[in-house]
Amino acid sequence: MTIKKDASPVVSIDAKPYAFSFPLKHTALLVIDMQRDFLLAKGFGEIQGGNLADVQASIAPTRKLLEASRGAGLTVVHTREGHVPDLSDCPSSKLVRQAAAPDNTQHKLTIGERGELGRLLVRGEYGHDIIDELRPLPGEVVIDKPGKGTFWNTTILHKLKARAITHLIVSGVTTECCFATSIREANDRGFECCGIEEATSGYNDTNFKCATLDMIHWSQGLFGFIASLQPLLDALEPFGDARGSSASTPPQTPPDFDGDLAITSLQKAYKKGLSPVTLAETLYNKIEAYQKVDPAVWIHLESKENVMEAAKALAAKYSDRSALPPLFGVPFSVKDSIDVAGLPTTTACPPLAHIPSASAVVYNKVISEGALFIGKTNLDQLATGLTGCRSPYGITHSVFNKDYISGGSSSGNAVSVGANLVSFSLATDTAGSGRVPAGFNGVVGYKPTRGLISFRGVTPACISLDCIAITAKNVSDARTIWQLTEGHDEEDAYAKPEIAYERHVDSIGPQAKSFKFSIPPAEALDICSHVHRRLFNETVKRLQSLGGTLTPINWTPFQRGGELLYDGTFVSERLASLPDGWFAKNRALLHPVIVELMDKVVARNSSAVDAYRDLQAKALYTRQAEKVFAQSAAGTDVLVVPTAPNHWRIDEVLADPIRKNSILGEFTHCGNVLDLCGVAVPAGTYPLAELAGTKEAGVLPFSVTFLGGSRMDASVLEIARRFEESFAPSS
Ligand code: TIU
Repeated sequence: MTIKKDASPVVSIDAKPYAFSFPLKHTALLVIDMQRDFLLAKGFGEIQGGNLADVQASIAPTRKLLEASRGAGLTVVHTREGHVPDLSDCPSSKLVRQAAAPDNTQHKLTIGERGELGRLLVRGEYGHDIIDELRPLPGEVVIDKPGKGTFWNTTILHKLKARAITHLIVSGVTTECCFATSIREANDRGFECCGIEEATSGYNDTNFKCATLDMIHWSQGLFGFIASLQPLLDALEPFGDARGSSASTPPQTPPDFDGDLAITSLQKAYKKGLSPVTLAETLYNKIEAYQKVDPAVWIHLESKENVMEAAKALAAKYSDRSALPPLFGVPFSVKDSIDVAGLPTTTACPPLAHIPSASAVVYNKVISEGALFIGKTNLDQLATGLTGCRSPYGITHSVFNKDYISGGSSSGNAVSVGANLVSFSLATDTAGSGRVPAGFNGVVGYKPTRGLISFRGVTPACISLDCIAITAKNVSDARTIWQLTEGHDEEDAYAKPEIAYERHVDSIGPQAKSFKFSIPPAEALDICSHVHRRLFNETVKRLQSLGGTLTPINWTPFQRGGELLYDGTFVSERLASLPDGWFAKNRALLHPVIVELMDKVVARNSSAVDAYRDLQAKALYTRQAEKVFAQSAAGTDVLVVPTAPNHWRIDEVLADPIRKNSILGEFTHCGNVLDLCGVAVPAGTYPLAELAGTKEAGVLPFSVTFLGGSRMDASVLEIARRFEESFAPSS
């Protein structure tokens, strides 16, 4: 077993009070409030009596810092101080204190009043925006903050954690105000921060700035580090073309598409001049060839002409290759339960198909980031099933072997990614539908905490437990799609609020590398095939060698929570998703296995009392699971399970469809019932002969799922990413 350890380069620069070391992959540049209101004449800062010469002098060094950081591939975060137009997010102390001072002669205009650059510090006004020299590129994070600090009432902690950021390089205005407050706030949340002397300035004299910077690094770094710009530029220089310098021009002959559909690879290729039209051309050859291998992947495939047109339109719309949106020309598919305006949504149930006039929120989000829509994929009817064998549009098979199931219900999603036909796919996951098929096709299946990505515009299977899932080629891509699609949707009754309790980050010391993980007890793992059990044991060893400590847990809530899904009354919600009386009248139109399942549900004659008992049990097990993931010496960081206990052949499932399906969900069913997040990650392959007990050639994929508590997505994904990285060939 070869295990590759974290290979991110660590850079070290001279700083006060001692050298500042930062891992490139985990470092963000924070550019604080470089807004017209603070930097230009007639803005808020000048009106408040601010001396502009010094703050303006910080623009050129900040620009150098920004370009070097972009060049080295650092995450870039800009902030803007300001308020919603009705000022409801502005405390009265901030609004009127200075103007109310008895000797005030400076503060003639307050926040919200109209100055020459628009209403002062109000979002959407000209003065509120970032100066042209430092304008954010598409894909960079912009945080609107109502306070002087960057963390109060904003999503920044979440956004940084979601990108696995632990170290911050800090710049911006003003040194004495928002810069200092933000560093102190970041420090409390566990970040290692280094302020850059030349890239910050304030409205007071040099002594004031010196004192502010000294206060940050005094006492052996009470709040962080302070460094000069040049050593940092020198240190970043060797990494200069991680994303191509923003000044570079595309070569005269655009590159060919090398077939690598990972999002970061495509971003690099497009930046170098690859045309999305070239990509579409090559992709359609592959898609057409794969139709012969597996004709059941697509329910609707866009015509080649349509996709070529869309690719041409993208190329025309984004002619500046240094400022492309993050998903520019990235091909994707969607499960056919997700609305795309003007196309039928079938949910693999033609009698219930409808043609939506609006697309699902999640679809619109990826399109607005430049993604290229390829088609709608097959699924188990009504998104009910984990096999991929329950669709009138045919049975998909694993990309590894035509006799083995693809898994479902998001069957076509996983195959379209696994067969390299698209970069990512939008799916759903109620009982494991986003995880099991990813596992059977060697790709990543991520189910965020429910309610983080809007479910609006998706046909429900079981609405109180449904969740958007992302199928991707690797964990980083899944994380990228998550970050581009999440966002509170007040029209989605099940959406979770944007800002939540978050834990601190561990940026240095042994805690930064170690983690606690837990597994089901041996009796629960007995359901696995022999080979899945063997590979799961290898997974445990691999995690230990990566710094994981195996931590005992109470398995009962996961077991019982999972059983509630199909053995309890929650399955009745699937019937409740159908139009009133529809099932009784139209049963003959449904897939026979779905009819058999629904008949069993009806025959139970569940009462309201049963449903309430199940709701109470769900609350109890959810609380018990929260305790398992508690931030305490006893809590664990992730629960690691085999994604599926076994990989069946298609004929095995057809002979015994309901029981085989139920076994597949053994380790996924609890996910949404207990409000967990989870990501299925490839964990090696095994010889087919070992499973089948024959001499058949070929391999099948093994997958494990990392499950975490509600909204623990960021830390779960980072542990999963390290696990994934450990399989990469050593360079
Ligand atoms: N961005 C920032 O520092 N906001 C301020 O209000 N600064 C002052 O120095 N007043």
